[in-house]
Amino acid sequence: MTRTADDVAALTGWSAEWAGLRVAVLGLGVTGFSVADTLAELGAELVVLANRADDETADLLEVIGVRLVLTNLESELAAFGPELVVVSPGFAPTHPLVAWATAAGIPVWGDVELAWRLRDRSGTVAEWIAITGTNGKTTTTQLTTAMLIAGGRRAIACGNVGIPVLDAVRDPTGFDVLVVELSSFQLHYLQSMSPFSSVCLNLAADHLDWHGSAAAYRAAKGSVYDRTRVACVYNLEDDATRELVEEAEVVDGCRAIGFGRGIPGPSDIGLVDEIVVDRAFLADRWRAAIELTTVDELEAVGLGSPHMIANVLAASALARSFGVAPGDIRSALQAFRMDHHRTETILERDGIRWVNDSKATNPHAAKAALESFDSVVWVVGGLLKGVDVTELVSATRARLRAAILIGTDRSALRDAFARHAPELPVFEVDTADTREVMPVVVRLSAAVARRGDTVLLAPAAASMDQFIDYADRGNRFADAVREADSAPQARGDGTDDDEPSSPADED
Ligand code: UMA
Repeated sequence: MTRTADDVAALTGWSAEWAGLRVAVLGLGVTGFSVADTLAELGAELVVLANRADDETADLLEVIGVRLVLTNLESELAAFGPELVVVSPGFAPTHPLVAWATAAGIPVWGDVELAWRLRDRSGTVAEWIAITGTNGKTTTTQLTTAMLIAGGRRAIACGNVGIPVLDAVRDPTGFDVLVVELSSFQLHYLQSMSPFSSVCLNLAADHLDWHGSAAAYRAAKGSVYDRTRVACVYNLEDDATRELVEEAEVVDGCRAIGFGRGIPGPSDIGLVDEIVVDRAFLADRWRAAIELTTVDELEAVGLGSPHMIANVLAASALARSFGVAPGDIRSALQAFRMDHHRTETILERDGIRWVNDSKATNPHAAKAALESFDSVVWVVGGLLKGVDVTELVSATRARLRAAILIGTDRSALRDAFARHAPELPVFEVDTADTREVMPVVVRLSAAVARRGDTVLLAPAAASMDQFIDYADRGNRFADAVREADSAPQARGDGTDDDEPSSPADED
């Protein structure tokens, strides 16, 4: 008996009738494997289709007895006749396999939709706190998780942070809260989540190639608020996020909570005289406020830059919505350590600071990083994903000492600098050898940087044209910086004599 789309839509709960359901899983990265592993345990009839798969994951799939198809995907999918397709986030809606399923009226879910439906796996059903935004998602997810744990809750960060939500749902210990970082891709394929609290941290253009338009990207981000039950948290400094809350279909009684670096109104979290205060989660919010921490304390743990303070405010709002005490928020912040590749200082030498912000994979993130420093040698470029960089170049021009362009296609950047910063020294790294990119970057930067400058890797672009991912890009930059430091002749000494003889030198 073939199940209809309505039958599939009704499948909710670990004990629902998953056995025998014919499911095609698209992709075999961490997501695809977690989906296949879960559905195999539930007795579904499975096939995994992917253009590529690493050997180790393919072996694991064989161990759990699931068929993997790597060629003739379209005909194999049609021949299999799926009743449900579960898609990994890397597959755009226009991908031929996804388009085929959609046209055939077959339900297409993401892994997070499946995880939401299976959230009763471990007996205690965890609440979900959902976090999205163009930038700051991972840090905010980690901050929120740390605050919840400090408050005695069993919490885990999962989703786009790297741990598939299904892995968290199936963890045998169980959790009180899942703090779920959601990319716009995951949100696009998510239909029924009803989170406890949610936030869209900010909204700027990104992933236009995947979504097809800025409107589609915005709609995906905004859907994080749909069906929220307790608190929709939005950014008082980014009107688009407030508009998304206003447009969302939330559960009756859900509150809108603003966060921002200005003085907070009732129902907001913000700053008063450099003190972080909560005017949202207290009975007498019309007249009183609760101190959570201070800007000085945040600076002491590397969370003092404007965009980090914003992340702290958002995380505090989410944790407070869940009842975490102010003292627990403060102690979580004091113990917090930032991840690698996020405005991470690699070295300070001769008055020059070398900073790795490889995580800045779009212009909005790069802008936040650039605004943290006064005089910058900016290492920029990679896969621009259809996003325009001209505005970023003109907005940050005054802070720039020089720009070093990386990536296989540098034409858009070259044009942007020629138009908006014609007098700025711009160097291009034009080597096809990935291992050579960062050593050349460091050589050029060392020659042009002066005392007081920051050499900042904040590419405003994805990395996959030259590197495995942003972490690989950041690690190679950090290694090249350290290597040059241990070979003193390769280091600029901050005088005016070591200008590269010509910007074309390394072309
Ligand atoms: N594949 C194909 N054809 C395609 C695309 C993918 O065959 O056209 C297959 C391949 O088998 C490939 C696999 O799909 O190995 C990869 O799937 P995927 O790209 O969906 O990635 P996963 O390994 O499943 O990881 C995903 C997220 N990746 C993306 O959204 C691109 C991870 O976010 C996330 O941590 C993980 O799920 C767990 O939820 C990474 C990311 O770059 C960090 N996210 C983007 C970002 O933050 O900007 C959105």
